[in-house]
Amino acid sequence: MKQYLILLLLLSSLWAGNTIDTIIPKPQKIIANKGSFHIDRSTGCQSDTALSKNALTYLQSHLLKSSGFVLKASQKEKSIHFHYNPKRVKRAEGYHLQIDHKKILIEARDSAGFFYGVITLMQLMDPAIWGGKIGKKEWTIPACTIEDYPRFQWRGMLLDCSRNYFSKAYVKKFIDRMAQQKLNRFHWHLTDDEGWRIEIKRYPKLTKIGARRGPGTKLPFSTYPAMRGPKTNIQSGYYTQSDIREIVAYAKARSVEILPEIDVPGHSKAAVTAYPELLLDPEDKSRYRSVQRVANNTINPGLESSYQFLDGVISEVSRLFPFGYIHLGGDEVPRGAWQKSPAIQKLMRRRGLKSRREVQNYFFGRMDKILARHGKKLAAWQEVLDGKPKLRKSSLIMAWKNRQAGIDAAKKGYPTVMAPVQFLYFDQQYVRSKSEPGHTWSSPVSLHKTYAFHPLSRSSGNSTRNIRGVQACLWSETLLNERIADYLAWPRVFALAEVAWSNEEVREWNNFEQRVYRSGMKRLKVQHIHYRKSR
Ligand code: TNX
Repeated sequence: MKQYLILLLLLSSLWAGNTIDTIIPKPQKIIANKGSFHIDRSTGCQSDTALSKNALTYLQSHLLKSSGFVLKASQKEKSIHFHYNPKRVKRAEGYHLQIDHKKILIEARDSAGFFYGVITLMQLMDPAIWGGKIGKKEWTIPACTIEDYPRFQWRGMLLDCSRNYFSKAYVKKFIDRMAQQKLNRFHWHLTDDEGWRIEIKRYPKLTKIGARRGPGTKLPFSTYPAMRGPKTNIQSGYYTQSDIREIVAYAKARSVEILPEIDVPGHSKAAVTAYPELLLDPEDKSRYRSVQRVANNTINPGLESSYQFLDGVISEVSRLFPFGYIHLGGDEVPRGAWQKSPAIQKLMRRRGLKSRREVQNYFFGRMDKILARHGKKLAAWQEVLDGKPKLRKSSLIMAWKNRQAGIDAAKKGYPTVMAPVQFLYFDQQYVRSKSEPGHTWSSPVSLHKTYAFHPLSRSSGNSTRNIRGVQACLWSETLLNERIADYLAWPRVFALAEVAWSNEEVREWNNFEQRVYRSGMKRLKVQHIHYRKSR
């Protein structure tokens, strides 16, 4: 008899486990309870805090779209309650969710926490809630108790909108899909050799000339691959300042901060083509190519006009984006740049700089001061730490070459984000094959590989607290259309989200894979997101 009871108990908890085991990233603590809550036309909602506004709006708009009703404010028992409770929820972005047959209670201490409570709630519902109009009238939610908070503060994704331009509508979708996985930092790569994508009123030629890109390698600022669309077309695309304000507000409503990147002094072919008179030394006889084979693509740090120009750009960028950081690139300055520039030789003599590296250090030292004047902090790729940089210690370093680079940056005392190519470059192929899209210059990045990334290790020791989180990068040299972008992102974004959010103790590959294939992919499907299906 006793054995039967135990078996029954085991089976029922397994069954309950199944219906609640749909959430990605995995919550820190989740307990199944008996029964379920039903949302329908008669369900009300109540809140004692303005911090729940974004969360409630998000839930309401999905219910309205799929079922044609909204949750009306009501004092009724059977309703969804939002309650400000900093005593119960101790951590930023955390939430507490309690569901039984007559009540749903979401508690949090900040706007992000309420938003994530709603995301979790929606992931417990039929996946159809994420899709369009279906006329479903009732939603069943299994009773449970969840206590949840993020492991890392920085949970990011980069989208490269320079190499291939993505429409405003796609950028919004991208941000919304990030938010669905509790990712909170959108790193917007807005400029590169192939295109300058942000309107700067002071410098209209940046977009008039720099946002146009031709096919093949013949036109002044295009590289491989030939770009999307007919071979003969010149493609244009950039975001106006009003587009950007709209996208920033859209992201804010989803608890996503936007980190804009203006990539200098390398990766700047679009800018130097638009304003050679400001950014290039006319006497410079250096001829060189970047690793991506773009010729002479670097802003000259020996010219005062370069700093004036960047000051003007930064003053507009800093007013458009409320986030405290601006990313200024710093990656891959080509060997051979500046070598034969008299302006650089003069700068080196005057400042006692001995090498190209010291010129780069000098450049970023000045850029950091310019940012400070505009009330912003510097974010940059790991290369800015080569040599002896003079940067504020608040400068955020992104390590992309490997994990060790991140540990080194953290040990030097800088806040650091881990974005190692071996695990988190979603522009790389999933598996090595001619039929797979994506780059091949690094090793393939399978779903499992991303999931197996452990950002912290014993060797990072005390510097661990400087590792602020993780970020995946979707560079777009090979992203010729949105379908390819989606395919390379999904399902890998699920793994990124879980690495970023869930503590190591709750992460387990088999369970994760099941959630991805049973629930996550259903949510993608109803949203018509193209994803990689094969295991
Ligand atoms: C390296 S990561 C780059 C990008 C390329 C990417 C392609 C980094 C800071 N620089 O410019 O798009 O590789 O995988």
